[in-house]
Amino acid sequence: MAAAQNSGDAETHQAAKRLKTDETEAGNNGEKFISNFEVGRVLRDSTREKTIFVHGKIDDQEAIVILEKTPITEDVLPEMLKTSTQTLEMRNDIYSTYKLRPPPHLSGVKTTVICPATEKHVKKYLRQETFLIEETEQDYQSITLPYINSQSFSVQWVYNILEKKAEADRIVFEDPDPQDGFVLLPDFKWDQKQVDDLYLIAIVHRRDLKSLRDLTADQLPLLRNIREKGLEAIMKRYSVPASKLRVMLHYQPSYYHLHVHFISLDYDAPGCGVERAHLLADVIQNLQHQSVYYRKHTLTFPARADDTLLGKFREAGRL
Ligand code: G7M
Repeated sequence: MAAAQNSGDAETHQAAKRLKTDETEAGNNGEKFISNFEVGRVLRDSTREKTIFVHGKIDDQEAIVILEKTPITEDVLPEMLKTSTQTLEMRNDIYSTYKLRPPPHLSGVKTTVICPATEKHVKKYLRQETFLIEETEQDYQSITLPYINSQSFSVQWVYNILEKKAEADRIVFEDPDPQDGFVLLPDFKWDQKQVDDLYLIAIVHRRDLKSLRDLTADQLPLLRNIREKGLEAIMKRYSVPASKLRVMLHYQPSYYHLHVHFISLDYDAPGCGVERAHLLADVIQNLQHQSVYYRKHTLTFPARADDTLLGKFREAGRL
């Protein structure tokens, strides 16, 4: 049924190809595209995470650009220390501070562009106060489900991946089975430069499962398959064992097509908090005990102040 997409040489080739693609994009059209960005307003920034989310325009189209300084890894340290230009800022007794300017290939900034960006994207990245919502089975049926069905949440990017129209060269593993199969590939949050912040997503081939809420014991073979083969593929490709990975689902997800996150345990990724993350191992156990667990139980999730769903819960007097 399923087969690892690559093995041995093919994997090395794939990795080389991936790097080449990155370079080509950055060096040619990518560079020009980003330099056309006209800065509008800052939606969110964090000095601790060294990120900034900016709303603006590229060639008259709404755009969001996310800039993130990448971590310094051990393998580049010797070269960085040797080849950076350095300026002494201050010296006092045994203490001194410097400003190092590494050569361009060691000072990359991970950049994500969303263009054309919709109002929903802007809202998603705008800093907002969050609230917890406790969603009962009844709330799901009367508030959440009608809301999901009434929205045109585009999962086109997901279909592009499943149909190999986008990111095909980034696929790490695929099980093509239409019922229990999935595609495993790097989340676009991960630049694949180091495994400390490893982040992959497994996207199921089935198109009828929106989220955790839709899962019953019928999907146990699918979930076990994702866990087992996803972990195996990550071990094979990145040598990261299961004991170093957080394998989880979000509730609510941002995109209503079932997917599972595989995240390095060393990476404090957004959405890993108890209010949004559900470990796949726990989900499997809960469904083993009670097939309708996720249909019946109250599920708690965070929602931002400007989230339409939060507004619907308020209107219904549930908040
Ligand atoms: O569970 P939730 O729906 O919040 O997570 C969706 C995940 O998909 C996030 O971690 C995003 O970073 C990731 N993601 C979103 N988009 C639009 C893309 C994309 O186009 N490609 C890839 N590889 N990941 C994406």
